[in-house]
Amino acid sequence: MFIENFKVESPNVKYTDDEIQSVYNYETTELVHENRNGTYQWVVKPKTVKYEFKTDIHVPKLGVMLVGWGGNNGSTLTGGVIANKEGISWATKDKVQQANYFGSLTQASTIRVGSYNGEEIFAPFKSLPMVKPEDIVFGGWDISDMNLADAMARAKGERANNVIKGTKKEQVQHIINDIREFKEKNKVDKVVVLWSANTERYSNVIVGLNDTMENLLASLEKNESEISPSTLYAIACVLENVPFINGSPQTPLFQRNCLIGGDDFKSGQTKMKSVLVDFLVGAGIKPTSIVSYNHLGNNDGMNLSAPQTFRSKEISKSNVVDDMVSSNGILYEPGEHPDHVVVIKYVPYVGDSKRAMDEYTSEIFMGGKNTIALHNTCEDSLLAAPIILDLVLLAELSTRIQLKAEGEGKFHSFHPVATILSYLTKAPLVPPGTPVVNALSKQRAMLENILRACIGLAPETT
Ligand code: NAI
Ligand code: DG6
Repeated sequence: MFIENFKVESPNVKYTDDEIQSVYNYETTELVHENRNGTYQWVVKPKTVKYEFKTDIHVPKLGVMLVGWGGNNGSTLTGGVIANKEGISWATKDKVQQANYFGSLTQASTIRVGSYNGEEIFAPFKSLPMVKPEDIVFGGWDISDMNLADAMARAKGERANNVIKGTKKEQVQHIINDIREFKEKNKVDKVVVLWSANTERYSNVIVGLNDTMENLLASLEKNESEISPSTLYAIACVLENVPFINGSPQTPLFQRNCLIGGDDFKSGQTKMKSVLVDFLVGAGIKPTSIVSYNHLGNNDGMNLSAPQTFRSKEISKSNVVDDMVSSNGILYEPGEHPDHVVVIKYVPYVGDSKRAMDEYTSEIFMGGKNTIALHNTCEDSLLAAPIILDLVLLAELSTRIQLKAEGEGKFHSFHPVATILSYLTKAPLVPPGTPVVNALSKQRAMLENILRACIGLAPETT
């Protein structure tokens, strides 16, 4: 059964006029590798860490500035939110279609809150006060000056007629001015900037050039050609303390004192992969070869047909099974890895209707082989748009949550590198020393359990 809303009554939670305060006991383990009677032994000690959370319940007026606003994803998201706001419906060959938010974790998924009269009870995933999509003020940048309505109908073609001019430093200042003007003009309380522009070639971390914020700022002064446009947007956001989310694979920034999330929206093939490989390895089956083909004919596909940009995408699509493989030392020798190949081809005729074909071959009982083939056809931007929405809404929410662990004197925000957004990205950015988790069910559980903790509910274990 579905319930629209609920309130938690517990000694662990208190609702005030300004915030929800909660106490959460995190059940974890401490590992010790110690010499006992001459032999080293692993000892696992369960422990409980008490956390306190407080969530500001005042939902701000939010501005979302998209870099690449006129692209498939940017224009589809904007059009989709307007359609929901206006309650638009339209006739298709199958039925009258109502606008909806299918594909959005925050708007169209649920969490289990318990059972009642023998029935499981589910409530909306957005169990904390969140910005309503229809209240977002959209803005942003595009190197093409085409209006959004025409841009939405376009999926390919030359477009750069609206570039920001000047030295790199001047361009950063231009972006900062745009953010300030947008805030002022639209009277928004907060802004989130999200890169949904084209994939750039992969930037390596080069010592002295972009390895620290200081070096990056020095390189900016020197107008270094190696600083990519996405890095310029990210620098501007860091300087303005505006959250920046990278929806493409290239790595734009290395110092994070304001919220940074990324990299690369996780929309279809990678989502399936992070479910399927988790299932196979978790079942004691050994994936030995994973081959992923894509062909698509939109502007993204055209852009990815250049080897340098394809390489960025290849990297973000390729690392997604690493944690699952390394979790099972019974199936894999140290350093052993399945063959994993990613191919993307530009086929103009199919437009935005992307085809993703995957073949998973695994070793099963007694040397047997098991091959699974998947064929997925979908409109690329209709998968990506709800993910963009979730990224900005969850990024905004996470800036309203404060926490402290037992023994910590003061409340603080989450680490600025937003691990909480991992479910939505192919190559999750995590703080140094934090393991990257790609398994989708674990990523969702992490996010759900954080939201549950904020309202004093224990993690979901069923
Ligand atoms: P698109 O090519 O339709 O749109 C990109 C837009 O960015 C274009 O309008 C272009 O004019 C603009 N642009 C390019 N460079 C710019 C710059 N330096 N500054 C401002 N605007 C710039 O691409 P689409 O389909 O909207 O995808 C956007 C990004 O999202 C791509 O990098 C893609 O790889 C990534 N992505 C898309 C997914 C999906 O559609 N399912 C999933 C994962 C990632
Ligand atoms: C080629 O695959 C085009 C890409 O931009 C993808 O559409 C995008 O990266 C989605 O990838 P995935 O693996 O999340 O479906």
